[in-house]
Amino acid sequence: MSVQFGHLARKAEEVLRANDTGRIIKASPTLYPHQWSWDAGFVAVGMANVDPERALQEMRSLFSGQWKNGLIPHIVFNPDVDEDAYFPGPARWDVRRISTDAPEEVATSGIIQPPVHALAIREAIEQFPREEQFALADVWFDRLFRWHQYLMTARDPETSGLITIVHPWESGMDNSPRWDDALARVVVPEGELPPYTRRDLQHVEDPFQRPTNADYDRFMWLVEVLKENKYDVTSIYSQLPFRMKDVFASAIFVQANEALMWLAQLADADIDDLTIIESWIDRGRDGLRRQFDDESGMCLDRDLVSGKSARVSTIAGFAGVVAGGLTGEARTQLKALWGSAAFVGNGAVQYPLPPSTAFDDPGFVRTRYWRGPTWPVINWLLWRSWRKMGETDLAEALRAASLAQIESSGFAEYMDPVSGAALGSDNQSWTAAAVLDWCAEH
Ligand code: 2M8
Repeated sequence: MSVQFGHLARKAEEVLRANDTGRIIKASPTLYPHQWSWDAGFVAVGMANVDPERALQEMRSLFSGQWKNGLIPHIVFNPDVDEDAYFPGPARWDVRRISTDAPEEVATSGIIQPPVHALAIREAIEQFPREEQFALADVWFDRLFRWHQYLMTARDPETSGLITIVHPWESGMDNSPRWDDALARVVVPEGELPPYTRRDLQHVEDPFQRPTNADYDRFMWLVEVLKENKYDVTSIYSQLPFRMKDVFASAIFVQANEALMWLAQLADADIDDLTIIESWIDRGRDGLRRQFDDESGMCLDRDLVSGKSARVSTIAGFAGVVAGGLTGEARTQLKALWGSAAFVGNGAVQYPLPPSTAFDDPGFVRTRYWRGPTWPVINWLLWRSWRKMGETDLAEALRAASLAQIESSGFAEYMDPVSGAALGSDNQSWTAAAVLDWCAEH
């Protein structure tokens, strides 16, 4: 597998520049014409390598949508496209009318996505001369601290160290079988869901690559429940029909808190704040350790409504790798699982890359969104995490296979884990961003 690094990096930058509206870098050209929260974080990581100021601008536009309670919304809407460009758009979320916490100037959604932002902001600030880093850290520390504090209060009243999500979209892995049992319990009352038209199906070749209509109804019903309750998760926490401790988002949060700690030191933050961040890191790792399941050798999400762990084998099972600080035993188990036929050791595939749902899980579907396809951006996160743990050979193999696949399939949103064929949207920004970062490492 010999990759043309220079050429690929140039193409990746072209994709990102073409998706740049001047205000935001759209998540993709047509399917996702707005700014998504964790996409923007990954985009900033990629851009930090070629244009750190543009990377920080991406974070500034996202944080212009920060709510008064600290929440960073999963979408900041692009004012240059109309309501019909994407569903659900700003009018359906209607946050500014419904919630006093929503920002006044910017239209946003009312839910969250995994908190990758501190990690991105650190990557960008590191590219600036040392004397400029202090002032930048100072600006970013407060906004990020408020966001993290929201997560550790409103989204973890149990002080478990793990983030509660109240909608599958909050995980970013929207249609994963991780949520199947919990979502199946969500009942959409007859005649109560306001009508809507899906827009996503106009942008993919095969509707099978996207969620089913029945799932979409449930997604939209959960939005109605939140609206009904003024998007105030705290006051209705125990009655929400979908409540899951998301191990993958929680693991990302551990890495993000490490980045926040770096910023805090640079910003000369209060000693009390440093102690708080330290406690979030420890609490997060402890929580993930408790969710490590010896039988399957992976981390499992916890359903707070049923009180049970979700026994589904997916890429999120590697949460412990992302969080770091693994015990020797768990590390051995996770490495074995990674190399097994359920993930990258499957001899029948074109590229040794992990499927989003394990090949041997009953929920595996080869070409359906988050149910089987391999996602370059997730592979980037796992590459970074394995490498951080010192597993350099494994990380390097992952990077090489992913770049080779992208070189042949283009900057697709996700790929068939068996053939490597492109699926979902073309020219997806976060795929290009992952490539930029990987090529910069070369
Ligand atoms: C997908 O999610 C949106 C809803 O938020 C959708 O399907 O319409 C997910 O893959 C999500 O993780 C991602 O952030 C978003 C934009 O790329 O698309």
